[in-house]
Amino acid sequence: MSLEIWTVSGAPSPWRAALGMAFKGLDYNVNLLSAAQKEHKSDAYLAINPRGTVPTVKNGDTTLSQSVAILAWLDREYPAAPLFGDSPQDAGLIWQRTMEIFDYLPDTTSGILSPIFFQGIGEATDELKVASERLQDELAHLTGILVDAPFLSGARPGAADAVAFPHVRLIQRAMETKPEIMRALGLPDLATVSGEIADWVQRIEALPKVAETFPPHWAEAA
Ligand SMILES: N[C@@H](CCC(=O)N[C@@H](CS)C(=O)NCC(=O)O)C(=O)O
Repeated sequence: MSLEIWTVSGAPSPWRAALGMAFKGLDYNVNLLSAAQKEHKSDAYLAINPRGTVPTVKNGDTTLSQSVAILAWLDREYPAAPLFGDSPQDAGLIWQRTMEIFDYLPDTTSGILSPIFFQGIGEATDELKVASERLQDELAHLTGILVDAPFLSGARPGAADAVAFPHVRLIQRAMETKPEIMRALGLPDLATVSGEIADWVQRIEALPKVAETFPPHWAEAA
């Protein structure tokens, strides 16, 4: 059996699944699809994922989509280094945080990233300022967790970290590559917005195998 993931460079949902595999120290093969060439809508890909979304993960007879379902499956298939904790209490709390992040964080980060990267907006419009305030509220929520623990999932990296990290790292990427507009939106760098979140990002990035999950096109642009 070999573990495989289908992904698009820079897409946050497959990045979550890859982080789950990295936190567990797993090896896996990457099938990189080109969104520009609509490879995620090809007949071959629709045969394994009829919605044409990423991620899909395959392992022997198991084929799965939906990043959070993949994290839950990984924990049952590869129980070492649990992503959802050791005890019922830990599992409940990590699921609560995972779903809260899933429900609230992606909309607030795409409220900034879509206008800047996909619509080419280069100035701090009123709409973007509102989006920035919403994002800062959500980041404050993450900061509140990280004041008490090194990871969003507690003492160890887990599902809540895997779901949140890509979205926060994409915001940090915008701070690095679009500094003027991000500064104008009150988002100059992560350490200014939240020292706890900046430290958490560094902690995650220092973990084994996490570097392999980063969008390949970032390395090409460097
Ligand atoms: N809730 C799903 C979201 C999957 C999803 O929408 N992925 C995006 C990339 S982050 C995608 O495939 N977009 C292309 C499309 O919807 O056509 C998950 O967590 O896996």
